[in-house]
Amino acid sequence: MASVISGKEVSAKVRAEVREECERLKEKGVTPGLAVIIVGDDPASRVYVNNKKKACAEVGFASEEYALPAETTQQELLALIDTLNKKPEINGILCQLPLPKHLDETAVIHAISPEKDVDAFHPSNVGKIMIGDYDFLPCTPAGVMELIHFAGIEVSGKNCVVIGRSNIVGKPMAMLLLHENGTVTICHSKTKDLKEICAGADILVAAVGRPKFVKADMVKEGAVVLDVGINRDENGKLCGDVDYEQVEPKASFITPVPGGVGPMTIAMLMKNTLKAAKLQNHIESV
Ligand code: L34
Repeated sequence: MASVISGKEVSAKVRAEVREECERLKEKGVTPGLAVIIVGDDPASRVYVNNKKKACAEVGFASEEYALPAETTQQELLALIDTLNKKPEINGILCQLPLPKHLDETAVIHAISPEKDVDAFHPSNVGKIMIGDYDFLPCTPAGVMELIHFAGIEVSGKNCVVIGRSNIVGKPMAMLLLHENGTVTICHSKTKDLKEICAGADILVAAVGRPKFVKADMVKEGAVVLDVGINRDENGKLCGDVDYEQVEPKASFITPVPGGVGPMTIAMLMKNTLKAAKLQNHIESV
């Protein structure tokens, strides 16, 4: 039977730490500010953005929401980002993805000033992560690492398998595991012998975006299983990329969905926004 690593619990701990630091920062006259842009009315994005706003209020940040209609043009969106780049009380800018099809996500990511890029999606921040000398880590992979640390799991020397190679999760996830001296394999849709590779993992991170994709025969006895997926199953119920019922008995540690990586993504966003506020105000410690 696996120990369940609660993202709910760990994220509350991270938010409490951010809240304390935020109080001290406010004593120095700085209130961290996050701008969240949401375009269109994707219901999942709406839930995530609401959770981000709630977290900002809880830790004491100022937050601004820019809810734009689905028909927003690229030019309008870039103009908003330009305004926010220049707005001193805004330290972090996040444009919730995915964007409606007619908008160019890459151009949007490039437009956000790297200093305010609390998602760490801008090429300059991605490059810094690759080198291992960075200001911000992307929220979801950083949240997974925080869960690994909290559970006291040593990464060094372990076989780590990441399923999924997105710029947002899979690739940076692999890099963070590598930074901690894991032996990292990235699997994707063209991978041969996926099952065997996964079954060799001491630490398995599922970021495929397919409901209950990881089955018991893909998991080694005693493996640590981290589930980044948020999907709906055939009954419309939230589920991860891991078939939890099947996999949980084999794993040593496992993260649930909901209440696993999702809340960590938001907690790490709070951490990044705090850091952005400190950097922009040249405050090293509080
Ligand atoms: N720009 N776009 C940008 N940055 C991000 O970091 C994200 N991501 C992903 C989607 N698009 C993004 C998020 O915010 C995924 N994501 C995210 C954030 C929060 C939660 C899930 C994904 C979350 O709160 N999950 C809850 C359950 C939510 C529910 O009830 O549906 C959980 O317990 O997992």
